[in-house]
Amino acid sequence: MVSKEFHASRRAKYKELLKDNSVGFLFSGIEKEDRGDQLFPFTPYANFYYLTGFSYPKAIFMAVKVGGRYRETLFIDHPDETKARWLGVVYTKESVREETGIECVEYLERFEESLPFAGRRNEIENLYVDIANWEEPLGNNQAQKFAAKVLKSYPYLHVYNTFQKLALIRQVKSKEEIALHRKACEITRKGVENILSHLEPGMHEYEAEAYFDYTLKANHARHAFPTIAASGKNACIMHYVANDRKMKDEDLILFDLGAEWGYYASDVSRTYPVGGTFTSLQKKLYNVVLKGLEAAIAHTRPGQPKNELQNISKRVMAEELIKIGMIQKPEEIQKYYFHSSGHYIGLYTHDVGNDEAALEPDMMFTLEPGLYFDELGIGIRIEDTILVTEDGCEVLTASIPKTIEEIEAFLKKKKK
Ligand SMILES: [Mn+2]
Repeated sequence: MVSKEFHASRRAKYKELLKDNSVGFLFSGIEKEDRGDQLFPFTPYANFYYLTGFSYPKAIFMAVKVGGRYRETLFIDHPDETKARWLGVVYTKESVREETGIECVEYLERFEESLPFAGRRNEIENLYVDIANWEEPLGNNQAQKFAAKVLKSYPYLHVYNTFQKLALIRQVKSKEEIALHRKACEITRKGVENILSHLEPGMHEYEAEAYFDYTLKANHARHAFPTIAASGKNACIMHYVANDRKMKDEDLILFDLGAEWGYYASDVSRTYPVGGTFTSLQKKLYNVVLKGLEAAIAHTRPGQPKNELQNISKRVMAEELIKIGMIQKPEEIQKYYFHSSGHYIGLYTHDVGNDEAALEPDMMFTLEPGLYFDELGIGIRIEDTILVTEDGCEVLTASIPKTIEEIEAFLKKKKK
């Protein structure tokens, strides 16, 4: 977990986003129903967690900035004996104040009476909420409903969304966040090596996947996203998650997976030969993708426009495909490479941030070029999680077998 000082430093930035005479709100979110009386595991709304470090449902963060004075309150669900008995929820106002460093912590029942809109001396002019631009268009989320309700009574308020501004803050990571990413990548490495140590022809994709799951559980980590374990032609389906095909000796299997640690993600793709060795065609095609990835990594440094990196990969892969006679003209690569290469990574696997930005130190993102040959039953993607440094970059997933030599050596070693 990151420290309460980290979250306090984020709140200091949030404070700067608010104009004077404003009130801002963020909601931790509500648990979602799965089936029957079961709930999905709860993950707090990312911007709420980023500012508070509090990870329970139903909580509300309120910041009031009036006449230059600034006050923060965290409203939390009231713990009671039932919640303590059944769910082990045992926090109190005092313990949460201590853990988060937020001066004023109140139970939720005081929320409505604490709203600063009403009253003769009311000076609030602006309402800030935090709504991701992909949220439900029908306004079903808590922040949307709340803003609508407030505006009904106080229609003169100016409403602002902090989401995009917080995204720009989130795209540069602190040392503490980077340490969590590092740990997530390290657990992912162990998980991939566990798969490799057991990979055999005749296995189902899900059996290979299970070795990754075991490593995550054994390291008390979560999945950053559902694992893709796609062998043969399945690797040409971008979001294949059925993972139920029985693998053959000459198949390649594409894994796209990642552990999450302290809510921070890792994201890796590797493509491995099920039988232990690449065929000569597989080798050629694999090296095309690897060269595409390496070219983009070589250009990753402060100042480099992030979006151009994928064009670098694409250009290099097109040249290489021409060399081995797979295509004649560079634009023909379009047939085999149709997704974008890489995304910011953070509290979301596909994290927020400006894709047009020039890279800065401590930004984190992935690069993931791929080629997909339906007709050959071959899909190859190689993806690394990358940290921008002062003068270049560090590949946090570099030690996960990636070159043909590393892969075949690892698979040979386990056979003994
Ligand atoms: Mn990715």
